Amino acid sequence: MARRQRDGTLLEVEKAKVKAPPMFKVLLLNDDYTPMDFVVLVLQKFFSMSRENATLIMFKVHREGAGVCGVYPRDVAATKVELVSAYARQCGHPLRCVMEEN
Ligand code: TYC
Repeated sequence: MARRQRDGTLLEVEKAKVKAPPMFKVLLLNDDYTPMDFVVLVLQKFFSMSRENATLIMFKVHREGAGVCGVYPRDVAATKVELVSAYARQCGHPLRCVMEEN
């Protein structure tokens, strides 16, 4: 936007463009081998869910194939994916955790 000053000059007024950062869903994927208890534990440990909510999400993933654990900025989502994947691998489970843009 340009605004005319008293002396006739034009002043360019920059409008601050503050865009919300892109957000990413972190999802758990179903598989046939990871124990249900372990998935509930992961949801409690890495996504701060109550045991009750973690159990609901686990069953949703079990029935539907995938489920959202949370929505975060890119770096937070990527860290969750890494931590969950590393923990599952370390515990010998094939549990998959992925992110996708919201
Ligand atoms: N399908 C698994 C079972 O029957 C349980 C499970 C739930 C695995 C959610 C992964 O993300 C998952 N033991």
